[in-house]
Amino acid sequence: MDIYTFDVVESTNDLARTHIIDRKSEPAAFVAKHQTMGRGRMGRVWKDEPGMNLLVSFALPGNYYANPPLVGMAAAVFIGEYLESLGLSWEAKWPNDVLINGKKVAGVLPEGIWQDTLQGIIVGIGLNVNQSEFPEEYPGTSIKEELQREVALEQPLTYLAKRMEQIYNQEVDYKTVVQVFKNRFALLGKQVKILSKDESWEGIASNINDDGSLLVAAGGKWININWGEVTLR
Ligand code: BT5
Repeated sequence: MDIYTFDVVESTNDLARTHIIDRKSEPAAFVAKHQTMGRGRMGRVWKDEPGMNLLVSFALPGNYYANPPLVGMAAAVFIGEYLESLGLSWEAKWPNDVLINGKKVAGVLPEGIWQDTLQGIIVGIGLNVNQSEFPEEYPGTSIKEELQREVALEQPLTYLAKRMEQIYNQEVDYKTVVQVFKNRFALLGKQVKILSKDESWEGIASNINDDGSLLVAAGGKWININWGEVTLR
């Protein structure tokens, strides 16, 4: 896969979007040392200390993918596998956060690019590698904080690029992805609160469905939630 590296950009997801809109047929990775407008989900901000973290967006052209949230979930599982290869144990937070000891080490921003039909998927990944300061709203950590040593940013990039090629080549078994994610999902079976754009629910996080959605038992009803933020109640 071609990898393009930049010093400072607004958001690597924008570069990946252009790659797909320009109708390039090969996958590519766009990496930045620093983002001035790094995005999270739901209008939130992804912050970074320049040069310390992996900030990458993979552009995966094509119209045959599983839905974007499921691809995002696969990315979270791949990040988890990479952490495991370093001897770190990880937890998953639905829909696609990766935590170590309850602290966020990585986030994924998947986006489908539609023009009548699906043109491709962007998988934006922010992985804290050598960073030591984190946003205050939510506890964060990095590989360096956990391992007490620095890791070259190329290492997770190479690992994840290979795994993204497998997504592009349709070699990923999404049933296994959901199963692995579920096994790592610390809030499964717990009483949770879910916030979506303008709705919120409370109930028991009961399952993760094959399509990556969250099944919640709330007030005697089953609700499938495709999108949102889940916290312990
Ligand atoms: C995410 O959103 O976790 C998705 C983050 C995706 C970032 C990558 S970087 C490369 C690509 N280009 C982009 O512009 N974005 C992608 P969300 O679940 O909404 O989490 C955002 C929340 O995480 C923020 O509101 C903060 O509380 C917290 N946060 C922000 N920066 C963080 C960091 N570096 N480490 C840990 N937590 C952080």
